[in-house]
Amino acid sequence: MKKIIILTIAALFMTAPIFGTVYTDPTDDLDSAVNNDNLNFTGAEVTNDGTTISFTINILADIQSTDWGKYMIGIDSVAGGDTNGNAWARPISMSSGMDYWFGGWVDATPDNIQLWYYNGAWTNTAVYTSTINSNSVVYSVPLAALGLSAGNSFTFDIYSSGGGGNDTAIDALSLSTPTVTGWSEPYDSGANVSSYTVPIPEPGAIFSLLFITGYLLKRK
Ligand SMILES: [Ca+2]
Ligand SMILES: [Ca+2]
Repeated sequence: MKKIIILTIAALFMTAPIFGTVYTDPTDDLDSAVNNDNLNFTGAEVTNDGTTISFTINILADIQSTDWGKYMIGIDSVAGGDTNGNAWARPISMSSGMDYWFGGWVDATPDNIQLWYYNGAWTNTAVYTSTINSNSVVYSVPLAALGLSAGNSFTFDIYSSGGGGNDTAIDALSLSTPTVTGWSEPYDSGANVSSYTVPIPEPGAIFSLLFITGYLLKRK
């Protein structure tokens, strides 16, 4: 019986479709005082399968040749959270309450993404390695690392910044106008956030799963 259950779970994961949402951001939305093409988002894509969620961050410049930018994601997925800051103590916030923070860089690998969780204070819960392409960087992590499962929804924003400890959000995915006019000016995503829902497997997939299980049980 145990073997049948393992086989069934494997079958589900092997056939689990990839879901996703595409987000766009204009290329003319940075103020001239802070304008840098390697900090300018053109958009993003969030996808997930049965176990992993991926954030693909698309950037105007080639970040393999101009690699000093920092790329961060703030996530509001549960009640509470940090309403006026983030794990890197930069002047970036989600006043709705930020629960998770990805802080990443592209000028060194591996272990170039930090995942932080807020529960009254920020804790660095995991470290990952991104996939760096010429005009995008991909953060892929287990759904479980963000406390997510099928049917869960969250809001998020993606930020670009420089190497200074007080550098702010130079571009924000969820705002199509300039975030700031200076490097240390605070930025709050406020109501300008994006949302994503982890899809529930379609009934067809569940019926297939039941059918496979039934077939295996009958064989036994
Ligand atoms: Ca942009
Ligand atoms: Ca923007």
